[in-house]
Amino acid sequence: QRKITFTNADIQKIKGTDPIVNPQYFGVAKDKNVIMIQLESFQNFLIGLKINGQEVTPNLNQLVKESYYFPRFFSQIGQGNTSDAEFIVNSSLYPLENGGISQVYGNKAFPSLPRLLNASGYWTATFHPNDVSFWNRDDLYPALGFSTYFDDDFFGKEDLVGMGASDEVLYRKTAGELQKHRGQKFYAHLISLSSHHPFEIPSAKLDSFTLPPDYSGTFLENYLLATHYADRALGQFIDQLKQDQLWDDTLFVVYGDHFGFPLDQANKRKSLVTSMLGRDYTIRDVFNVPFIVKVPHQQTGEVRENVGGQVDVLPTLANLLGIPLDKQIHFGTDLLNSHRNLLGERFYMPEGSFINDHVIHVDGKQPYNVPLDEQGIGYEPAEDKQRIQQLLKMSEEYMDALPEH
Ligand code: GP9
Repeated sequence: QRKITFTNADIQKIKGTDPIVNPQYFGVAKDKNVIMIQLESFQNFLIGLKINGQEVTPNLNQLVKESYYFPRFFSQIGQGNTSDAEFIVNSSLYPLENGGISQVYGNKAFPSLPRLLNASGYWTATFHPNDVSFWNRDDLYPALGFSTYFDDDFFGKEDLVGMGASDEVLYRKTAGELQKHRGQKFYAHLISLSSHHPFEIPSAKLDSFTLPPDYSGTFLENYLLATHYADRALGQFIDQLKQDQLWDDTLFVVYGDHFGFPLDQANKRKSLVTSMLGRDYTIRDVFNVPFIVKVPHQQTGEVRENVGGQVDVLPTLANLLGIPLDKQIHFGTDLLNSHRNLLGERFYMPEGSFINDHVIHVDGKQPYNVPLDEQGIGYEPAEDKQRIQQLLKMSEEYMDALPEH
């Protein structure tokens, strides 16, 4: 087994992030349950969006009002799509240029959020209503150190939407299982599925949310109805957790895995999309997913405008849970304590692409920048491109050196 010669301090130095000396909020959720929801194909532009006065995501909008909300948070998946997102948030490591992590490194034992929590006496489980062999999750889950998983065998076939049991079933059966584990601290990672492409929600599941006739028959109509349904099912889960008296003992986290509404679809209905948003839809929207963190008993929401990505989830949560990460290699940064960032993007953007506080840089033969603020206008990417390539290489070097599970 090869030896890794770099440290977390080296990583942060290359990233250019400020050292965190006395982190704020350390341990505010210590020993609390953790429920983390990964929402399928869920982009950030949906949050707060109203169409004809109706909110697309009323339940998430309510959650945002009592949580830390990061509207400048980005998906970083590679070819492993949904499964890569599961991997990144739990490991704070990068996906690969080619191949899903579960296919290439599914045999490795990753230092991870589940392993940290197992060591603190938590029961750790992941819940996803697809067959666990999809994206080799039967390798991925032990690689990430989950105590157990629940897949389509558990969720059954009585109420299917698209690839598996509906989100309503996902949440209802998961809530039942969590009830059985009350008394022991738990970490439940739920991977929703109903808002997966092609976004066809059975008509019996639609509610009074209706779209104007110009949406009729469009990809966007399906996307909005599916994400609205996903939000409603999530709202029911939150109500159930309150009824079960688990809500106040739980660090509750929601984020989106990756895009669902691609640029070519938006361009086909440019004027409709522009009038819906009140601005143009760009590649920034495609990669921008929500990240919402509710600390138990938190009453008031705070919008955090600093840039973050899926790689930052583990360090952000570890701080809140009072788990020091100094002995565990991680490529992310605690988003509640840091205000500078550099994120790698690969596979869905050419190698060498990155996002920092000022710009999305899309590398390749015809590289271009999408500014995120004034300093991003005319940004010279060479130095950050070199830094991010170094970090991605280090992440792979680290994974190569890990033992097998
Ligand atoms: C479902 C899932 C969805 O299990 O992985 O497909 P994806 O978005 O990953 O292609």
